[in-house]
Amino acid sequence: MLDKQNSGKLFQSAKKVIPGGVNSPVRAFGSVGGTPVFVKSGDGAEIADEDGNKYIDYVMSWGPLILGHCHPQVIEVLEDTIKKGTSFGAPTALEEELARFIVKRIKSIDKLRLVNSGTEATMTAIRLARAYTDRPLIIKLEGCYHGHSDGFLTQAGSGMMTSGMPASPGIPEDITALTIGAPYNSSEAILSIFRKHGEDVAAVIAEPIAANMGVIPPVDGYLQTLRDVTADFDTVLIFDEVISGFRVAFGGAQELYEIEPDLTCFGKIIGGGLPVGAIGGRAEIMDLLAPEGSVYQAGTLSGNPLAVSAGLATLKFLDEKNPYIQLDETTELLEMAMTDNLKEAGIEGIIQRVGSIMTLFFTKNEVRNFDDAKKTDTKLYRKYFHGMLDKGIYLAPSAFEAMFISTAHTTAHIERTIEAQREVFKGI
Ligand code: KE4
Repeated sequence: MLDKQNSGKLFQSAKKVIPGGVNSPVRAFGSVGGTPVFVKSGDGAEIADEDGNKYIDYVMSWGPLILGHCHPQVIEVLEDTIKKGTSFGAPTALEEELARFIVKRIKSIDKLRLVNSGTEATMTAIRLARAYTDRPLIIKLEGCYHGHSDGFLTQAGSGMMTSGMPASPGIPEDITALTIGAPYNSSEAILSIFRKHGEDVAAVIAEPIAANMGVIPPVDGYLQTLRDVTADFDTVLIFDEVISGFRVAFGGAQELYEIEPDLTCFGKIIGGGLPVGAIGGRAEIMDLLAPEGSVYQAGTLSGNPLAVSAGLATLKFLDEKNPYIQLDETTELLEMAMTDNLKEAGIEGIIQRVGSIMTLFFTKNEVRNFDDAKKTDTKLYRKYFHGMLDKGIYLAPSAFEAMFISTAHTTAHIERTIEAQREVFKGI
């Protein structure tokens, strides 16, 4: 067992002034138990905690750090930017540079609005879709997570799934009644909802690759069904690419699966590790946003120079270096070696991966939706998580998240991870 006394003390004292001692529920180790690791620093693929323990990090701040912690080009641009100020609440040329960078490279996007989180991005996308269609209903896919705005907190993934909350208190029935849930990967379910409610559906919002109930790729034809049926009913198709955007391909899942949504939500990577979100899409929808249009949306720190410059540095690196093959190869190495470890140890488990995000599910069957994910062995995950943590491997403190691999993860990191897992499996 690692010495985690300082983390323990910090956790106890933090709980006195922060609900649950954390600023985001999944960090509290609720579903895996034990004391959360209080991180002191990060460097490349590694983090160090307040007790001096070092870990290979596969959370990577839940996705933003595709280049690893403290990438020199990101640090350098932040050092330059911060000397000129942190925020002005006024337009800056930098914001247009980031917007233009994304508009130029993502076919489905004519215009982009920067916000401060993925939650703000998806919340705004829904408001836009309702204004554009003048319809009330939203279809969301069970187990997907789109942030914590009211209409989404039913059958959501990520931290809600970790805590087993079907829906959150504090949200009026009138609001959740406007959200219809459909099982992920079921074309039949979507088509039958549209047969009944199609004329009243403003939007379908989807993680094109589900990553908040663990990684679940779309089955062949599923995304095309979403695209076709929303087009037939003049419903807005929203791709929530907060995780997949610039992650699974430079153009995200919409490039990988060649499907053009009407609106796309971004976050994480486009801020390079600083708070950011964005909504992008067809001009006829985006121009409804104030002050061009009358759909209100605003933010004190939206487009602030620090997040924008860190994001731009990250996207320019991805555009120039195109590390996607390397990311894919590194993650495939991890996937194949983990699969061998499972076989060798006689443990039932499958790995589901798209590019540099993947999840090890303790189950023998393919995980295709929320129900399948809920059947996986989370007790075993708990033991596995702590076994790996004690060997210096920092995985998501939840069975329903992704592992995030960065360009800073080397084969040496992968080999150490595989060796650690082999030993942990022996003890399980
Ligand atoms: P934020 O508001 O946390 O920036 O983004 C919300 C969000 C929206 N859409 C998708 C697909 C997301 O994955 C997220 C947030 N992801 C989780 C991790 N799975 C954030 C971690 C946390 O809640 O602490």
